[in-house]
Amino acid sequence: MSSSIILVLKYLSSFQGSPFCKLVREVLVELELPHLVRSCARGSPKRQVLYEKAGHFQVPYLEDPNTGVQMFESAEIVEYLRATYAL
Ligand SMILES: N[C@@H](CCC(=O)N[C@@H](CS)C(=O)NCC(=O)O)C(=O)O
Repeated sequence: MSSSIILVLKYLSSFQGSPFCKLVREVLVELELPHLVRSCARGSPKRQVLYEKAGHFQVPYLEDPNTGVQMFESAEIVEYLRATYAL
């Protein structure tokens, strides 16, 4: 694998994460896939970066530089990761 997967997450508060993002992170860890997490807390300018890139803001959002895939929707991301990277 040449590049790290980028995962954009939003944390609702310091202690409470999105359950949809948690699902994706668990699979990334389970499959031992190197990845960068970009947290988009409320008020973070990173939210606007994702909005401009993808046309709307929703997390989790995944970019895979190995395949060029960019996607929303936790269930679809999990399915994609398993289909692409599970041994
Ligand atoms: N069906 C989506 C739901 C994702 C979702 O509802 N994400 C929320 C955070 S938990 C979100 O991005 N809300 C937009 C916002 O906070 O502006 C999935 O499974 O990924």
